[in-house]
Amino acid sequence: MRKTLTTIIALALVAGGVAACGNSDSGGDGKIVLGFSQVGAESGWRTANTKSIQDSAKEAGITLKFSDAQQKQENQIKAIRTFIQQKVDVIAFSPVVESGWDTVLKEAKAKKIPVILTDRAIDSKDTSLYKTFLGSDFVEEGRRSAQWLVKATEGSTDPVTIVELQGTTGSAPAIDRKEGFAEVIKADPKFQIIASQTGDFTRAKGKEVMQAFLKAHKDIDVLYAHNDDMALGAIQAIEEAGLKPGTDIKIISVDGVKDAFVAMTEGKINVVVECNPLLGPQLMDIVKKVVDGQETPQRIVTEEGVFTADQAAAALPNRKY
Ligand code: GZL
Repeated sequence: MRKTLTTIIALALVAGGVAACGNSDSGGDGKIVLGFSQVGAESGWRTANTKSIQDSAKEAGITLKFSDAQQKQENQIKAIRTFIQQKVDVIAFSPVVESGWDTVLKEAKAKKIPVILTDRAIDSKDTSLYKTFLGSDFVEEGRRSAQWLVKATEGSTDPVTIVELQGTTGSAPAIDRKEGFAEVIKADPKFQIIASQTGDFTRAKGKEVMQAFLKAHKDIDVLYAHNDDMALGAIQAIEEAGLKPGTDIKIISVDGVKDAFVAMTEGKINVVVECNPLLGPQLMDIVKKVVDGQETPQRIVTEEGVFTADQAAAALPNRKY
């Protein structure tokens, strides 16, 4: 009797295990089902990030349920709740802002659905709410942006007036890129940030805010833009004001999309600090490990570099995004 009972329990457990891999609404074909909530489609970086995730899921044989939140946190929370109802195997998302995730991530945890953060971090103290955070070190990207400026103005004591186009308010990249940049320039009082405002990572808003900066300040030496799209929008505003971007106003940007490299070859952007969006392959690798019950690092930092205008022409043909 006991042997039979043990066999029945063992079979039930195995069945449960198999079901866990394909127990979502995708018809239980045994394929891993990944629910991914994306920030939106606000920038060239985001478009490349989405393509990397979609292509990599296909390549890895993972069924992807993809949702675009149009840069609204409530849409991401709704998407995560839908993924929970659909009983996906894994949830991954790029949190549009750092705060306000504990409740919905506790719901995923209660249903034993593992969560992976990509691209942006959250400020939750409870690190049990996600398995891994795969993304850049945005504070370091801010430091690298300022380190270029320190080097570019070495030996001069003249004041350097800076305007800053911040990313989406409350987002990890905006908070951290601002922090890293400020940490480096505070060492020398010649650097003065005379205006700092969000351009929400978009070209349109970047142009609009730069127009306002130019109206309010006649002595701007440098623009520090938290992403290329805002820098490219600002370039339009600078040119419409009759000034030469990259010469009259030096431009420091972050991301490294192809259009920014073209702008560097035209002398309109002076330096680009790379932020790698091609996270798809690493994400799928982590998804498979998590489903397999393997341990994954709590934090995986993406590799990236810095490109100055003189390097742009040679680098452009090899740029993948
Ligand atoms: C950074 C990413 C940022 C990019 C922007 O990892 O979250 O969001 O820098 C994008 O271009 O909009």
